[in-house]
Amino acid sequence: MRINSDRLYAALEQLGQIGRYQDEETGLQGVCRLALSAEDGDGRRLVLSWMRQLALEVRIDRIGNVYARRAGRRNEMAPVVIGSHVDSVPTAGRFDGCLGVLGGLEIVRTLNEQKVETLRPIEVAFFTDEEGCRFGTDMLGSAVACGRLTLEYAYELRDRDGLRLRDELERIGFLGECDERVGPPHAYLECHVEQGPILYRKGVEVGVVSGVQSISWQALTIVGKSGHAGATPMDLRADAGVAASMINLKLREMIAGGQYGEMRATMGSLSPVPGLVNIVPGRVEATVDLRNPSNELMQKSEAALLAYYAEVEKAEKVEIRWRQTARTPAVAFSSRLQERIAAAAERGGLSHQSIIAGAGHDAQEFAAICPAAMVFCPGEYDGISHNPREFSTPKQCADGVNVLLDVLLQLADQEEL
Ligand code: HGY
Ligand code: MN
Ligand code: MN
Repeated sequence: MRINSDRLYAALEQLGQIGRYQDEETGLQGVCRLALSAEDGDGRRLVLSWMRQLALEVRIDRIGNVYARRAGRRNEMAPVVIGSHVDSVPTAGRFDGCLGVLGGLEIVRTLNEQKVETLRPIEVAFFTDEEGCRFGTDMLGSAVACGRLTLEYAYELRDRDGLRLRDELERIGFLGECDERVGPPHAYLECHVEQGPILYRKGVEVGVVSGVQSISWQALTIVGKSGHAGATPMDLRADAGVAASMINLKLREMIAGGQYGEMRATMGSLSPVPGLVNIVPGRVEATVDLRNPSNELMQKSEAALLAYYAEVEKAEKVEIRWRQTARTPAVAFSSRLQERIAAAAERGGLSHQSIIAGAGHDAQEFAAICPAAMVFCPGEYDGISHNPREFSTPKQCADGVNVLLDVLLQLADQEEL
């Protein structure tokens, strides 16, 4: 049994039109559907319309997660959930997250066409604010569903304009009434673009994802002393911009030193205030994103960074306030599901390899409550993502979703895993 690759790709193209914008950097059409924006609401409604066309039983929970259920012969049994997200970063392509959700709907369409009945119910889901770049913490909806974050904490999050998450959820019409805590599924599966170069460079068709690396996000406010760029003597300065640069370079030094293993670090946002050519920046708002496959080395790097903040405060006479905005440990996916994914790739005549996820994913939250696993699809141009150049071919997308279909059929018809 195979999905209809053209139909899947057409759905990706259609959803990709919602929140489209002309990207100056690349000259390409990009996608911007920031969590709980009007565009996210429109994208959600389009996916909802497809769910309803498939006669799925739809429920929306109190954090705006959406589950669409296809009945099985025994509906009292725990479902197999296929999920991902449809919110995007502001400079996105049309595959990140959407492939997993629309791939799930294409699997349902295919099962309906082939009149396949499964023992267990199947649910296709999308989760609120996976990206985290608007309200500051990622995998938000799935983290609430699986119990890592509380609904109350999530509701009170605010974006840079001070807009409250709960109000935004209500404004776009997705403040649902169903219990946000999901009962443990029989299993959770997610198909996602790799978002990196490994599969593409090795020409491998399917990634069998072993797990997700740990993630640590901090928001920094660095307070120095503003002043005239020409008239302020250097020894009287407390330059918040220099302090931020010292931290950014320290991150590179820590990585080059090698004592933190495969640490990755990014100061993605760095905003000097007032940010003008002839004024010493009195304040800088910045972010730090740390990733590490090793929990132990992540903790070591976090401690080293905090110690360095104290050094910078002394050296530059600034104050550094930091807030942990996201923190998830490294997560391993079910080895039995990984074996099933590898075997399904073999059956499909597809090359495959084990790979750790560089990005965070909703699957890592479900791994806390049920056997969870992911299938990666390669992307062109070194798998670039979080960028309008993100591109996977119809075959690359279909290969991953067909592997997911194969594994889903096994899981949806079994009593025990
Ligand atoms: O940041 C991440 O890893 C994911 O894209 N939210
Ligand atoms: Mn994603
Ligand atoms: Mn993403």
